[in-house]
Amino acid sequence: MANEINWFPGHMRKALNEMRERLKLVDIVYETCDCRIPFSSRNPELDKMIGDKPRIVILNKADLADPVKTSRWLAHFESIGVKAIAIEASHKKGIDKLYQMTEEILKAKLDSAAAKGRIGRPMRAIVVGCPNTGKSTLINALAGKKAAVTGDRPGVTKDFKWVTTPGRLELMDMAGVLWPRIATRRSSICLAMCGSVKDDISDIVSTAYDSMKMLIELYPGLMTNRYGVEIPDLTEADEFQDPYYDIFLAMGKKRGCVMSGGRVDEDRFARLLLNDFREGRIGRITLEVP
Ligand SMILES: Nc1nc2c(ncn2[C@@H]2O[C@H](COP(=O)(O)OP(=O)(O)OP(=O)(O)O)[C@@H](O)[C@H]2O)c(=O)[nH]1
Ligand SMILES: [Mg+2]
Repeated sequence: MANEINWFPGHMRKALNEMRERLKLVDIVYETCDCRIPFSSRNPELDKMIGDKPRIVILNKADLADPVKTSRWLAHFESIGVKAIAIEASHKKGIDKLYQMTEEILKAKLDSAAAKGRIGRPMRAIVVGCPNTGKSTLINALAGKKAAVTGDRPGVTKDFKWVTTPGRLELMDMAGVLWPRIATRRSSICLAMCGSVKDDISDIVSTAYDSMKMLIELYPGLMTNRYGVEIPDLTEADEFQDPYYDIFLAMGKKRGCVMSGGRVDEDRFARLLLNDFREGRIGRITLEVP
C-alpha cells in the first residue's frame, strides 16, 4: 500500500529558500507543529537553517491531542533545552502565554536596543512549520484580526507578508513546507492523516486503511466506540490474511458506507474516517510519543 509520493514539489523548495532569507530579518522563530505528531511534523532541516536564533516550538491543535501525551512532549522538550508550548490557535488558547514567553526570551536583546535609544522597538517573529499546522491561524490569533488566509487543507498560504499586532510583535507568515526526505513510512502516514499533504497526492483508501491500523493499535477503545466494531485479538492472526481489512469493511458497513448490491464503499468510508480523525470525532489522539 506504500505509494511513492512527490512530497517536495517545486514551490516548497522555493518557499524553503525564501525562508532562509526571511530568517535573517527576525528576532525569533515560531516553529509550529501538529500536537498529534510532534516528531513527524517537525522539519529536520530547520535546525541547520535557524542556527542559534531563538525559537519556540509550538505544539498547535492541542485540543485534538491526547493531553497526557502532550504533557510528556512538553517535558521532553524541556529536558533537551528547547522552549515549547502547547496551544489551540483556533480557540486563541495559549496565545497570551506565547506572547509572554517571547518577551522573556527577547528581553536582553530589547533592553540592549533600548539602551541604544531604540525604545519600544518591535519584536519580529517568523512563523514556520509544515503545511496545515495552523501558522496563519496563529498569526490571526496574535493579531486579533483576520490578517492571514487559513483553510483546512495544506498549501493555503502561498507567499509571505508582515502582520502587525496590538502588542510589540510583528509577524511574518510563511508557506508551509515539507522536506525532501520524510524519515519513515509511518511518518508519511501521520502527515497524511493530519492533512499536511494533499489527499489527492496519495491513494485515499490506502491512507485511511493505514490510519485505521495505527488508530486500532493505539486507541482500540476509541475506535470501537466510534465505529461499533469490536476489535478481535490480532496477536494470533494468520499472517497470510489481513485481519485489518475485514475490520475496515465492517466499520464501513456499520457507518452506512455501502453501495447498491451491498459492497462497502471503501472510498466513502476512507474519507469519513479521515475526516472523523481530523475533526477530533474519534477522540483526543496523539500518534507519537517522545
Ligand atoms: N482543532 C484545531 N484546528 C486548528 C487549530 N489551529 C488551526 N486549526 C485549523 O487547521 C487548519 C489549517 O490552518 P492554517 O492556519 O490555514 O494552517 P497553515 O499552517 O497556515 O497552513 P498552510 O498555509 O497551508 O501551510 C484550519 O482549518 C484551521 O482552522 C487548533 O488549535 N485546533
Ligand atoms: Mg497558512
